[in-house]
Parts: sequence; C-alpha cells; structure tokens
Amino acid sequence: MAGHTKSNIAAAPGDPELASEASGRESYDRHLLLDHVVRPEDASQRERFEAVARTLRDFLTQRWLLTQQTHDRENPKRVYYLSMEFLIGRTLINNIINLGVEPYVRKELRTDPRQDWSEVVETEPDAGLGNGGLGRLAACFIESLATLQIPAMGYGLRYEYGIFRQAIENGYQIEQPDHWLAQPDPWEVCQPRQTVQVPVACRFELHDGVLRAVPGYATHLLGVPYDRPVVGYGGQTINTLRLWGASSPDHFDFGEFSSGDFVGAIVDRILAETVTRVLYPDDSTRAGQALRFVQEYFLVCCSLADIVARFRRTNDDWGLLSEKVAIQLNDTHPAMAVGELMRLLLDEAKLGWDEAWELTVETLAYTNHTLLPEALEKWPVRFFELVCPRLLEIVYEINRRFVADVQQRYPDDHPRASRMSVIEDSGERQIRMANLAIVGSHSTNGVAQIHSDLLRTRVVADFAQMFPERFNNKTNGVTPRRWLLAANRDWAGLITESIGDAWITDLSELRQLLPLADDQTFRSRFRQTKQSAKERFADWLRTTTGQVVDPETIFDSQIKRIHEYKRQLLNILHVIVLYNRLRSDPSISIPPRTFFFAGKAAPAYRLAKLIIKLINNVGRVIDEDPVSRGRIKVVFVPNYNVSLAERLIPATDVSEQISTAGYEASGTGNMKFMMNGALTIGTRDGATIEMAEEAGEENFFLFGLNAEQVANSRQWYSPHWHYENEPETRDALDLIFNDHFSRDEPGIFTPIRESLLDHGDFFMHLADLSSYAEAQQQLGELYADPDAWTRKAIINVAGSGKFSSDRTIAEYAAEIWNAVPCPID
Ligand code: 26V
Repeated sequence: MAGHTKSNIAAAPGDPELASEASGRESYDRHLLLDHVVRPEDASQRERFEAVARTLRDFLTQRWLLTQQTHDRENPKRVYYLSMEFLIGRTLINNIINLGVEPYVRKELRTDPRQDWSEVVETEPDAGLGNGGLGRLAACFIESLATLQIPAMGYGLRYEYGIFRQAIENGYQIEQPDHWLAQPDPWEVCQPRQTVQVPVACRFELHDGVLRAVPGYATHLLGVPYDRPVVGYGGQTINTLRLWGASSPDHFDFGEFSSGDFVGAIVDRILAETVTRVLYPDDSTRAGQALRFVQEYFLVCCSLADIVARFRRTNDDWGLLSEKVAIQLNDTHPAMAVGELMRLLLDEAKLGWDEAWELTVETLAYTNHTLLPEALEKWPVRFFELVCPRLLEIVYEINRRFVADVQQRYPDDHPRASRMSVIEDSGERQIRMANLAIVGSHSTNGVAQIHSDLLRTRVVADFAQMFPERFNNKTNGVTPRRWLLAANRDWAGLITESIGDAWITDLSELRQLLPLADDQTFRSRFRQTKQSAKERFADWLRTTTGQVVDPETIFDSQIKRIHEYKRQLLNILHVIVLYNRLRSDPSISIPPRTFFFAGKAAPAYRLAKLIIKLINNVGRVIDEDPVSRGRIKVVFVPNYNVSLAERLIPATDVSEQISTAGYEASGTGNMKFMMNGALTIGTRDGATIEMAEEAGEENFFLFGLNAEQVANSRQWYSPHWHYENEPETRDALDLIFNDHFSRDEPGIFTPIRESLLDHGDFFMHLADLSSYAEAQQQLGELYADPDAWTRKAIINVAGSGKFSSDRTIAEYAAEIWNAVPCPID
C-alpha cells in the first residue's frame, strides 16, 4: 500500500526467497482488504490474525512447492505417518520461528499500531485433532521429520470438531463442542483435484435420527485432501500434513432434480460428511461405534490410494514399493492398511499373493502405544462385511496362511494358534487389529524401553517368539522447537547465551550445561527465568479464569488425560494427607505449594469425571479453611490443551509422573517438564525410567512399587491392610467418605470408596501412598535450599537431550524405514 516503507523481508535468514515483490505489511494490508473487505484500522482481532497467517503462508509457498518438486525429481524413499490423531495446537508462532522470520514479522507488524503481537498469536484456535499423548507425538514427529529433511508426509482426518472443550461447573466436567473450523483456517489448502474415491459396500440412511447401514449397495465416499505445511527448523524442508475430509459424489443432475432426487443427493452428502465430523474423545476404552470403524477405513483407503498413486508417478516397477515407501502405523487405528495394501497389490497391480505379501510386510511398520488390554482394538467381522467385504476376504486369507504357519512351527500347541489368530472366534467374531498389524508388518515397536520389554514378554509374547527380529524399541521424544525454544523464550535465551544455539537441532548439546549447575550466577539466572514464567502464568490465569495463585509458592503440576492408571487420585490423596497434618497441628512447617491439575476425562468415563469433581471440591474446601489457606492450594485449570501446556510447563517446579508402574507406555509431558527445569516426582514407569538414568537417580524423586512388584503383588495386595494400618491413609480416606468435601452433595464420592476399598484398588494407590508422601517430604526439604534445588534442576535439563523427537525420528529412519534426508537447495 502506498505510504508504507518497504522493508526487505526477502533477506530473512531462514528463508531467502520470502516474497520479493511485496513487503510483509503490504501483503498483510492486501489480505485484510481482499479477504475481508476491511481497512486495517477497522479489522477485528480474528481478521488480523488471519491476515498475518496468510501473509506468512504466501511467504512459505514457494519453499513448500520447491520441497515437493525436489522430492519428485530425486525420487527418494518417502516416509508416511498414518495417524487418526494429530494434536497440532497453534501453528503461527511455530512457523514464524522455524522460518527464522520473527524479527521481521514483529517489525512489520509494528507499523500497525493496533497490532498487539501476543494477541494476534493467541487469537489462533488450538487445533485439537487428538486426545493426548499419541496425537501430540504424531505432531512432534512430523515437525522433526521436516527438520531432519526427510521426505515425509503425515496422513490424518480433518475433523470438523476436535477434542471437546471442557468447562467446569460446580466442580463437574461439562463437555462443549469445539467447532474449530467455524472460521476458515488460514493454513489449510484444499486440493480437490486429488480427491480419492473410497468404495463402500453399503448405503447409509437416516431412520428416526439414527444412522443405519443398509447392506447390498455398492457406492462410494469421496476423500478430499486438505494440505497443511509442516515447516522444518531453518525453513529448508516444508513437508505436508494431508488431512482427509469426507464428502459424497455429486449425483445432482437435472433429471434427478425433476424426479425429486435433489433432496436425496443433499442428504447423501450430509451423511457422507458425518464421517469426518468429530474426533472420538475416548482415549483408552474401545469405542464400539461403527462410525469410528468407517473413519479408520476411510483414513486407510484415502491415504493408501494417494501413496500408491504417487509411487506410480515415478516408478513403474511394483517390486520397488518397499524401497521407495515406508508406512508407519500410529497404533492399530490404521491397521486395516495391511488388508488394503494387499488389495491394491492383488486387485489393481495384479501381483501374485507371495509377492504382494512380501511387499506389504516390508512396507508397513507398527507402533504400539498402550499396555491397557481394554485399549487393544478389535472390530466385529460384521462391520467388515457391511463396509469392505473384499478387505475381510483378504484378512481371512492372511489369517489362514498365518495360522497354518503357526501350526507348522508349534504342531502340538493348539492354544497358541488360537491365541495368535487374527480372528477371535469366541462370541461375536472379531478381528484383532494388533495381531493383524504385527503379522502384516516388518517392525513392531514400543515407545519406551520398559514398554517394549513388557510388550515382548507379556502382551504379545507369542508373536515375539515367532518373529523376534520384528520387535524393537523407539523411546519417544518431543520437539525442542515448540517445547523449549518457543514455549520458554527466557530459558531458551539463557541456554543459547551460555552454550550457543546448536542445541536447537542437537539437543544432546544440553550436556554442556552440566558444569553450570555449580555456577552461582547461572543458577540465579535460571531462577529468574523460572520466577518470571511463574508470574506470567499467574497473570494469565487470573485474567482468563479468575483463579488467583501465588508465584512465590512451589508450582506443582499434573497435567494429562484423567485416567485411573495415571493416578490423579494418588496426588489428591497426598494433598489431603497434608491438609490433615495442618489440621492436627497448624504450627508444622510445610513449604507453600500450589497443586495444579489439568486434563480431560472421556465423556463416558464416570470414575475419571468423579475424580475431577473431587479435585475441585478439595480445592474449594482447602481454600475456605483458614488452617490451609495460603499454605497449600489446589487449582484445576479447565480445558487442558497444547496451548495451556505451553504456558504451564515453563512455570512448573515439580512434575508429577505417578502412574502405576507398568501402565504408562512412555509419557511425553514428563520430557517437556524436564527440559524446562522442573524436578520429577515419579514412579519407575515409561520413559521416566530413562530420564532418571540420564540425569542420575539422585536428581530424581522416585518412589513406589516397580512394574515387577506391581505384577507380583496382585495376588495378595490388600488395600484394606493399608487402610487399617496406616493412620494417615485412613484419615485421608475417611475425610472424603465422611463428606468433608461434599457437604452439599453427600455420598457422591462413594464410587471412589468402592474402587479403592471394595474392588481391590486395581491401580494400587494405597500401596504407594506412604512412599509417595515420603518422597514429597524430601522434595519439600530440598526446595527449602534454593541452590541445591536449582543445581538438580539444571542437571536435569543437561540430561534431557535424549528426549528430542529428532533423536527418536533418526532412530526410526535408520532402523525401521531405511530413509535418508533429501536436502532442498
Ligand atoms: C485409543 C482409542 C480407543 C478407541 C477410541 C479412540 C481412541 C483414541 C486413542 C487411543 C489410544 C490412546 C493411547 C495413547 O494415547 N497412548 C499414549 O501414547 C503416548 C505416545 O506414545 C505415550 O507417551 C503414553 O504413555 C501413552 O499413554
């Protein structure tokens, strides 16, 4: 626009090709005008966010295209990450940082006096296309793949409604729809020309508001790709996340119109679009719903058609498939890929069974993310019959051959063959998706060492004996760009000032911080960054939720999905133990502490929702009681999401990782806290074990039974024994059950009593409570010595280098995918 000084965004270090004709400000003004028909001075917050994001997208487009052209030309092996979830969070600030253009964007925006930088960034909705760890891992992985310049693509679903928004009313969780796409998303690019047809063997009809599948109709859905740029750090490689939206073919013509089928066609479209309407919010109980099945089939069908079409554009020999394509299955959710890839190779490529099978196994790899038996997916055979009977035929044949193999290798072991069968025959016939994934792929990995070991020795031991070479471990990691560089600017800045910036792409560099743990000046600067993060968080919390916290207290956080095995109950029981100690002797010394809880419970998970209610009620009572007020405080922060994690993790002193040993596959929040200078109190579970190995157990607060002890004590464990023999345990429980925290709603916590005492306390809260309280006591004593505390915190950060997703992805690339970087000039 005339009158504005031209600044040279083109010279930004991260991206030399940034739009050359127009300055950022000009492009921003143009977007406001042309996209919204509004003058800059009249633009709303949302319009200004969109204009900034679109300007940035314009800038990165050339690089995005260049990445695709380079991959097409070089024809390298490509990696495809198939996942039902990508928990992306916000995109704008991370793209700005990864492109290296932050100073320029800030400068350009300052020319609009009404632009408030942080407001623009926070206007962006948090893309919640996932439940928790599995979905966030997928988002970290695609960022690392781009940073490592590996030719890769993420495939997922474009849910119109992400994970529900959580409100808290009278202490109860209320679910509200998250219509994050209500306004157009500036990052997505619809690619209608690459639409894919998904054959479906039934019709969907609405009967009295209920969706019914009517068999015997061959029809199809359409998968429309929506692409999102995935910017690697340094802006060299920009890969693609392709999310599929469901639609239906437009049968509309004038003949149908006049014959009245106009309405039928519109109804078909609406029904088709329901397939990608909403993310399933249950992260561990099996969703029995047929719609979920169709979602998984839809993801697999669209993605494989796309992958195979791309492969065929540059390769005419099917035999090269596994040399050019690696497909990673994020849990069993996309495990129908085994059958679908076979179908493509048999029916479309016309290969023979043996060649098709070898290519399938060599192309696919599977990651397991949970040891909870109830989370292992099984799908009724009748779903396959209705939706994709050809896949079922192929799965039956896969299983026939596989079971024959098993019987040949273990001729006298009949139970083994039926345990290993892909088809479960007792009761309603079902397909065991984990068995299918293991049989049909060349690699099965767990996500932390202990998890991979338990997988091999307990969960699928038969398979590990038959295919020992297929089983391996890939300990999870998180991207340091989002979780340190962007989320904690002060701490990241201090690290860079002290050891240089190589850590951003090689997190093992953090080891160089080790000697600084003994440096008085560095320690006090670390404390300053932590203190200001706490103050920022307290300010944000007060202005957004009205909750008031004191940044002079210890900030202690347990933020994750609410689950019995994660044991938020153990945490709140310990808070009640502290409260009882204060009640019986107010003069005792307890370091002032704020216990933060955040997390969503699956809408149908009644006990998890009751735990939320208990946490809120304990918080209220403790606040109202003069004996505890100002000394301990419990805060339940509503609507946990990626953005909240980005705020709270840098402000946290104590990270709670207290799952029943043997049940948390890995955890990834634990790693984010570690690199942001929190100390961990935790059990020997998941990746926490490896974190303590890296930092030294003396710098950790480990407590409780280990996985083996948990397994071995199941036979004789008695929660009653602890109730009878441990006064603090009994007093804490009695306080709950005597309605001290539920005066207005007596008896509401009875199900918690039943679970802990009458039904055997499956997750062994009471077994670990006393050693947990003891570890907490030691932690409190250490906090009283700021230098000793800070020293350990810095040692923890120095030991966190292993937990970068760059390291994880490099291991997948070398040991599973056989993929190498493909640099973009
Ligand atoms: C299961 C289901 C069941 C059907 C309905 C929808 C649904 C959605 C997700 C899941 C699987 C949840 C498994 C999961 O999130 N596992 C977590 O994976 C993290 C990344 O590997 C790991 O750090 C956590 O320990 C593990 O709990």
